Amino acid sequence: MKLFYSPGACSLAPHIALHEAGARFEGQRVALKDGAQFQPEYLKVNPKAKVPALLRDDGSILTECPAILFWIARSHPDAKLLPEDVEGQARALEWMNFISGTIHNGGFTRIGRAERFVGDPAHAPAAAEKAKEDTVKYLTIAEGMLDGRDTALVSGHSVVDDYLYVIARWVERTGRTLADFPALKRLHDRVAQRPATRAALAAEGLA
Ligand SMILES: N[C@@H](CCC(=O)N[C@@H](CS)C(=O)NCC(=O)O)C(=O)O
Repeated sequence: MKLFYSPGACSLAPHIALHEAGARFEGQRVALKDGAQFQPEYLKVNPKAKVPALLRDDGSILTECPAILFWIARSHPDAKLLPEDVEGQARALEWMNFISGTIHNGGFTRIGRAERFVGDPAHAPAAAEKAKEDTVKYLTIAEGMLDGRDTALVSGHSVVDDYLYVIARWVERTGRTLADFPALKRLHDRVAQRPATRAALAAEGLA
């Protein structure tokens, strides 16, 4: 397998999960800052021009963090990265949809790429400021969903925590710090200590 990633991007979540699963894979860095995601070679991998993308052993490609995390967990059952019961799986999907659709793409992407969301580039700084306010609201909701736990799911550690860990690493982009989100901070600090997380960080040059 091959994971297409950019250091510290959302692709870090499946990168950690692949290590948690003990999967055999290689990493292929995509230089987002240089626009490598828009090059024809990468668009053949992922026409959405985004990381992550996972090239699997059967030659098929899977995109979208929630789908990749779900697939890693389900195809490596011994690693116990997702619960088996329907309620637990539904809660995992609830979390991952909120992280992907709202916190990440509805929040952090609007902060970091504000120019894409306005007609007049002069409006981008104001749009980014509004996006910071909105993202703090979304993080506050996530903090409430954690309900004091340091795991997203009541059953214990899961791939959702790898995803939330990556989001927690970005909190300062909103102008706040992790100290403002105590449960998320505890989750971050716990996941940061896991050997799989350390391995993925080292592989991405972030250790
Ligand atoms: N919905 C996608 C979003 C992926 C995404 O936004 N990836 C970012 C990195 S965190 C990216 O590749 N950005 C490049 C760009 O927007 O040009 C997912 O959940 O996987």
